Amino acid sequence: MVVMKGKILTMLKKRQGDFVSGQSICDSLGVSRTAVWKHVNQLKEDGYQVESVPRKGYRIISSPDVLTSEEIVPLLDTDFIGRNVINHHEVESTNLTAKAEGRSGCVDGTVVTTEHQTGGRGRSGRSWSSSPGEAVQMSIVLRPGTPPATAPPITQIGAAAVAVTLEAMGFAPKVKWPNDVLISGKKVCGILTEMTCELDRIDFIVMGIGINVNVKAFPKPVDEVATSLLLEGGRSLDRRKIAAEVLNRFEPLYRGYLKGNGKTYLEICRRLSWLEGKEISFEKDGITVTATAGDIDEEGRLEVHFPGGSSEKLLSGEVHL
Ligand code: BT5
Repeated sequence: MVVMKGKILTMLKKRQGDFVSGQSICDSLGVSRTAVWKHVNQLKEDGYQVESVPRKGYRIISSPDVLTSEEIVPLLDTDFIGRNVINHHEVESTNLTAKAEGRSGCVDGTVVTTEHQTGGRGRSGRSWSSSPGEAVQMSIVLRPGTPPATAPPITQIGAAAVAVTLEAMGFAPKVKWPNDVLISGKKVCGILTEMTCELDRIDFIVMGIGINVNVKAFPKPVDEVATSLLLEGGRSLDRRKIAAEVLNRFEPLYRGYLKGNGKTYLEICRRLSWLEGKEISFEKDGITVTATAGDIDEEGRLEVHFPGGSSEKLLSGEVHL
């Protein structure tokens, strides 16, 4: 049912606003006229504006801003990232769905998207607030085939992809090591990377990205730390284009990293680093310590300099200003 609706949509979209006769849809898909009519009605319920004219057929007038395969894949210029998009109107968390897909053997680069998460997740059991239809919430399944130690920079590659996407749209984003993208000092995007691995090899990674695109308001106390592109830029933006552009920018950075060329993503994270030179605090052996944030090294670790003159490199974790 859903597959047939998608096929009809693809046929209509290929004609870019020109009419496709009902008969040609019937012939190429092997369904009855009544079935085509029913599927077109469902497309209308999904938010597509479809005109039907007797003896001419159907044509698409406009498409809704939804994160489905039909809407995202045509905007991609990737080889494998996002070529398989699985969209659910509502899920608990796209990371959980993506992990289930990963366990069932989905292809490398599969992306799970949703319009609403009922239990969006942050790191260390924290939650991620979701406003239906207003954000990009997606999880990418990656099968790098490399040892687990290669995983930490992948979060920053995601953050770099989001940051350059937002930069190209005219925003001034900053990357807060290791997993946030900020605008005006507030969080516009968070990333949650999870991994299933054996001792010497990653089975798969799920990288969940949440971008507050058209979010008008946040619940308390999230409103104190969060912002959205709408709140920053004053206008609504096309979530499909943003999701696709993040995937387009992620693929070459990720591929470069796997081939041993991590310089491009590092250059972005360093150039847009929010923390560098700032006084920060973090937990060390159960105690809160303060230090000055330094550079990010080739393995994606954050250098921190203690008041006494010693230094350390953090692999992951939570740092506060
Ligand atoms: C994160 O955790 O920032 C990771 C967020 C990942 C979200 C994506 S959405 C798609 C995928 N599916 C999921 O279930 N998750 C991923 P962390 O660094 O722990 O930050 C969590 C903190 O950010 C919360 O405790 C709040 O203070 C704040 N927060 C919650 N919702 C937010 C939002 N929508 N925007 C900005 N900040 C938020």
